[in-house]
Parts: sequence; C-alpha cells; structure tokens
Amino acid sequence: MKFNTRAIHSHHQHEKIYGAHTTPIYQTSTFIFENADQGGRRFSGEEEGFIYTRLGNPNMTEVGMRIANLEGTEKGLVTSSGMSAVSTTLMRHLSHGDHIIASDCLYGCSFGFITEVLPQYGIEVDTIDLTNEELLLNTIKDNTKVIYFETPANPTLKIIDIKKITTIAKSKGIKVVVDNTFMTPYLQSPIELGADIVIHSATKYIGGHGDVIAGIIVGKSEDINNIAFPYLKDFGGNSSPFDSWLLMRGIKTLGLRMERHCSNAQKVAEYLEKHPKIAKVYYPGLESFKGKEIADKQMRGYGGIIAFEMKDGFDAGKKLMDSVNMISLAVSLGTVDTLIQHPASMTHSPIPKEEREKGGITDGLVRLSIGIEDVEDILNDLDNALKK
Ligand code: LCS
Repeated sequence: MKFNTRAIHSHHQHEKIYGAHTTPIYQTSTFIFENADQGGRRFSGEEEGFIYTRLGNPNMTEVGMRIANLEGTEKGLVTSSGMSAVSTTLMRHLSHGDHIIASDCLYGCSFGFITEVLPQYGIEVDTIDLTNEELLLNTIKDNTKVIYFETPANPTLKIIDIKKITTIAKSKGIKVVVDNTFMTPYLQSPIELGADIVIHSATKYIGGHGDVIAGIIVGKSEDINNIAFPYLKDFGGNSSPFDSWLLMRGIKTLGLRMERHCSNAQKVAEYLEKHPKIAKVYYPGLESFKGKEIADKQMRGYGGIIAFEMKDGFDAGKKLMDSVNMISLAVSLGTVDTLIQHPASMTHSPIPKEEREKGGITDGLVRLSIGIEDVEDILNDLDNALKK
C-alpha cells in the first residue's frame, strides 16, 4: 500500500469487545494477567502482551509501529518528548570513554544535551560541519560510536548528505542517528539512505495540531528492543496513552498536511526573497539556497520551515514579530497554524553565542513555521507587519 493508505491503516487492530472503529484510549496504568504463570511469562518475554504502561501500551505500540512502517523500518517507540527520544537513544549507544560526532547546527536543547550533559558521563563530543567530508574523516576516532544530525537542521535548514555520511559511518562500524523532524517520513526516508535510527519530535508535524509533546524512535527491531529495555523502561521517558492517541489522529492526515505546508512555504519564501526589507531567505525550495542540490536528491518536498534575516537586523526582526496579527509569536513548529520566533533568544538560546554563530544562527535570524491556512492570509499578515 502507498504512504497515505499506510498512514491510516498500518498496524491498526479493531477492538474486539465493543467493535470500536477507531482505537480506544487505553487509559490504564497496568494490565491484568489471567494467572500468575502468565504474569511470569510476560515478564520473562516468553509471551507477548502488555504488563504496565511504562513498559508499553496498545496506543504507543500502534503509533510506534505505524511510524516505523512509514519510515520503512521494523519497530518504533513513542516517548514523552522529542528530547526524551534524543537522550534515551544517545544514552543507549554511548558509554564512558566513547566519542560522538554531532552536527554544528541542531535544535538548541539537542545541542545542549550533547555538549553539556554527555561530557558529564565521560563521553567525548565533537560538533562539526558535517557537509565537510574531509573534516568528518579527520574527526572520526577509534572510539567514535555515533554520528548525529538533523537535516534540514533547525533553524537554518542546513542540508546534510545522508547517504554520504552513512556510507562513511558503515565502513567504520559507527551508528548514524538522524532527527527527521523537519521532513517527516512523508518527505524524507533516512533509513533507506542507510541511517540506523531515526528520531522525531512528534510534537511537530506528526502530531500536527500543537496539542501534544511527544517523541518517536524507529529502527531495526534489535536496535529498538535494546533502547526499550532497559533504557526507556528505566529512564521512564515513555509517552502516555492519550498523547499517543492524539499522535495517531495526527498521523492519518500527515501526507495531506505536508503537501499544504510545502506549497504554502514555497510561496511565502518566494515572497520574502523579493521583499526589499529582507536580506536573506533560507528555504530549500529557493534556487538561491546553498544545499538545494542535495535537498533535491534526498527530499521529496522542501517542508514548511523558513528562516530569514532582515536588512535592518535583529531590531527590525523584533518589530516584525511584534507586528504580526494572525500569525502567533511562539516557539514550536509543524502546527496547522503559522508560528514566528527568534532562534537566538528563544529556541537556540542554550547554545553559546560563538557556537551559535558558527552554526549560522545569527542574532538577526527569524524563523517561520508555515501553517496550512489559505496562503493569501499568511502573505497578507506578513505584508502588513513588514510595512510597520
Ligand atoms: N528535534 C528537533 C529538530 C526539534 O526541533 C525539537 C524541538 C526537538 C528535537 C525536541 O523535541 P520536543 O522535546 O520539544 O518534543 N524544537 C522546538 C522548536 O524549534 N521550538 O520549540 C521546540
């Protein structure tokens, strides 16, 4: 079956007692065993079945398996946040004395976790420009266990060649973890390009409606089982039945929404690029965009996120953010409505200024997450705000 059909049907099991058409919310902390022997078999893994919601729940299984299916892999987990997906995955693959290479442009808290928290556990970290192949080859060491990146990256949309990185990593036995939040499985398939694990902030496009915080981890069953037990189980960063249920509702319309996010963002990016008050626009669908060639090779659309710099710098950007009307001034992204925010003082403030600027996140950069409203209304709102 094709993507949109799988987004609606894959791994759905009709509820048998009352015949509910959609999956009910299994809002329960624990599950009843038929007898003591069965309880023992479930704990030992001899028998499949649910035990206790921190260890798994029908709503989480359905979402995890559906995203795994859409990402073209075997198994998935739903976590309490995107950061739980990042931290649980990395803690599973790194121990004292290991080395991780991460992109120099990442979501602020991911960057903070990797550069501030991991070294406290004796893990060596290098954040580098992963578009520079020679630099990557020179940075890899005998103890390098993981290469970690986002593409397109938050917030500059920096594009990293997934196939190139996974080919290098495979030859050296290094795991590649890709954060596919900006693209979703509808627009990009890192696993097909050789990645081992794909993670998401499902808070964004997968949920899609701005009402849930969640994360996803998908990959081969063996890798996912090794993250689930004992890491997700013992760190306790699983999702909840209701949040998973909200994600399931969002996933069914993912393809439709992504098409609209892409077409709206393309029009807004083209409008901004021509505007006399705008100095530079970052959007992979623009001919002027630096990573366009690789984007065209590995992406099936350019997504809904645009970053830009005002000619008059941060003060002009601040005025713009304070002048929009329909558009909300808020962090997060990937919601049905359009959001605007300032990475340097908001989402990427955990990164020291010098590091931030190395990753291209200047003080003047403004980020837009384009929603699925009628594009004329988004353009009108921006046009009125830019006039001010
Ligand atoms: N990965 C990416 C690429 C993200 O953009 C975010 C959050 C996360 C991971 C973490 O996910 P969370 O725990 O929030 O579900 N990005 C945000 C942003 O740009 N604005 O607010 C949050």
